[in-house]
Amino acid sequence: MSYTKLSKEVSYALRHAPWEYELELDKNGWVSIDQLLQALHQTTEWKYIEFSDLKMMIDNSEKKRHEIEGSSIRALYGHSVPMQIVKEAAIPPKFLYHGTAHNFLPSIEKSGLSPMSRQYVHLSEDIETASLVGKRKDRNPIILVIDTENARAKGTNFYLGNEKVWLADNIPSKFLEVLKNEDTL
Ligand code: HQG
Repeated sequence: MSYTKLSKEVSYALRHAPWEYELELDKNGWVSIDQLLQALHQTTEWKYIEFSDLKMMIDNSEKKRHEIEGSSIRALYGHSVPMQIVKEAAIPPKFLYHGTAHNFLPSIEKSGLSPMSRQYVHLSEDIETASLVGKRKDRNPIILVIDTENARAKGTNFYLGNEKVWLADNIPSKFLEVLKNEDTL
């Protein structure tokens, strides 16, 4: 079976459309694994998947998108569901990074980094990860450096996603700087 495909379906259910699977997320995004399995068993593709497959799906992935605790599972980031998922506010490293497309820059410079269709702005711990995120949208992405210390001092909250992904509220552009190519060499 394709764990990548399973991960996409589980992400869709837990981040974007739990009601299509008759799932209800709690305020931190957790759902019952039994309920998720039950819903997946109704499809031809995932008729026979088990708890252990969900574990394998998480272990096999390069990105830590989901986590299991006891009999519950949740997506760690990426949500767009109408109900706000409560994330744990935390103190991030002094600098975080965001990889994005060149053509978004004028708008970002004007209104800052905004969550767009998701609940939070997504940031990366390191430049390499930010570059991979940006490459989803632009072959040669720009990397923004976020001054988290000053942003926090002026009221922007940051939250834990996983070890590499941080979440944040809207970040005003005065706390962003475009990383110049020579900075990465
Ligand atoms: C841009 C993937 C115009 C922003 C990734 C981004 C990540 C603006 C896009 C995770 C803007 C939103 C999230 C503004 C922000 N004007 N454009 N004011 N503010 N944007 O996909 O951060 O594989 O929702 O730069 O790896 O790219 O799904 O967010 O380009 O971790 O697990 O609006 O999703 O993870 O795009 O990616 P997205 P993202 P998974």
